[in-house]
Amino acid sequence: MIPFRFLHAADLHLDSRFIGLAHIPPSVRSYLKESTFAALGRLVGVAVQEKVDFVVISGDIYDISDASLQGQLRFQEALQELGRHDIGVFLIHGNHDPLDGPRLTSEPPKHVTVFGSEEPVHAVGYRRSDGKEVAIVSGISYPTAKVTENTALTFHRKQGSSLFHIALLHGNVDGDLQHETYSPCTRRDLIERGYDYWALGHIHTRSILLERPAIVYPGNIQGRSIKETGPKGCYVVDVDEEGGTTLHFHELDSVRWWVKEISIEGLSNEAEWIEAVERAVEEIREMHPQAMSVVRFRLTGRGNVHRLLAEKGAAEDLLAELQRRETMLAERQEYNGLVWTEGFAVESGLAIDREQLLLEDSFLGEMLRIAMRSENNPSELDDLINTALQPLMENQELRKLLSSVGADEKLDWLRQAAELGVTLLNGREDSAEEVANPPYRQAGGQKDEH
Ligand SMILES: [Mn+2]
Repeated sequence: MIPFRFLHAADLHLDSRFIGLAHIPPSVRSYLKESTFAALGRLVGVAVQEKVDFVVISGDIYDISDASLQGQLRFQEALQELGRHDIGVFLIHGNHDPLDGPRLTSEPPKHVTVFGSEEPVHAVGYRRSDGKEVAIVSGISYPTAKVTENTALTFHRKQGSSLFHIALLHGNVDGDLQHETYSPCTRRDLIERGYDYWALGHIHTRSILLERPAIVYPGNIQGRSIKETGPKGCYVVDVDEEGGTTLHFHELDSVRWWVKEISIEGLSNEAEWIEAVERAVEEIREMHPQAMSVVRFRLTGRGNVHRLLAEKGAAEDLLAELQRRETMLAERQEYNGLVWTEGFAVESGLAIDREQLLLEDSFLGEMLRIAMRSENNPSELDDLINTALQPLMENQELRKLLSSVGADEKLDWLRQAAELGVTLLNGREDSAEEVANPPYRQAGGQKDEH
């Protein structure tokens, strides 16, 4: 085979709206909103600098099928820039930007191949230095938002061609149940098609499922929520004479998402806790000085500081202060090294002797015993939660919302309720007033936004 180099990216989600983040000042929001475009700009930069022969993009170029005009124009601009450097582009559309989406209807420029939704065709990839044919590239787009057939099975090698074969597919390989099962297929299906490189999209977590044939999810180019943590970018792939591949990951994101754990164990007062959080913020700033970070802190462990978090709303107070400081940076346009704390997940508890409490003949002891039993018995957990939710179920809207709550979330509720009970009742069972006004709260962003 003839050695060559290409760039593989997917899930650009251009002009993503970052709806998961609440209470963001305009100065921070505008930077977030620009981040998917900034990542696209860096992608073009990498393609030019690394002298790739062509670029493949595996679907979800736009965030919504009714893509914004700005998203479309800026993508066209990026394509033109690649064209100026003679870099060809092969792309497909995915479940977020299917072919039937109401977008500008214009013929793609000559150096851009947009694959349709019919059986994959065989396009040719060229080496820029000498114009030699080096690869057969095939792909299949989503005609509408929902494709549930196994479209991988429609790929077949070009007869009689010994060139390196690349397949562009937007779909779910080996049923990752965290994602909706669009275009489901198995690793075996892909291997059997005889292609050399499966350029996948759809799953936003970067992963190399197999080395030969290469089956690769590059992940999205810019994280969009607290569920998409860590570096985001694309792969530059070198194909050697034997058809082997070497992949180099290039970071493209300008906003990095983090979830960081801070244990409250051993912290004896509020000042020590604040110091621990501030230190964690500065650590992130040092680790990622060239761009903005968004972080959620998980407060874990057992200690007396928990009482401040649960009863005084200390996390909410500190959150407001941390955000105020970073807003000042944003207003001065100092986005590099800005660390936006999006919220605290209070998962900590009081320093208690749980074993001792479980044996106690008291209201608290009984409560913990019920909680423990329900934790280990799904039907008991359901009963307990259904009884507790009874009053809410009378409201039609709430009933609809609550019916979609999963087992993990129910377990979470139970644990949080048990901790709340311990915080409120431990050592002061007479205090009926406090129980009547539970001060529990979770500061900041929702725990589970989509
Ligand atoms: Mn996607």
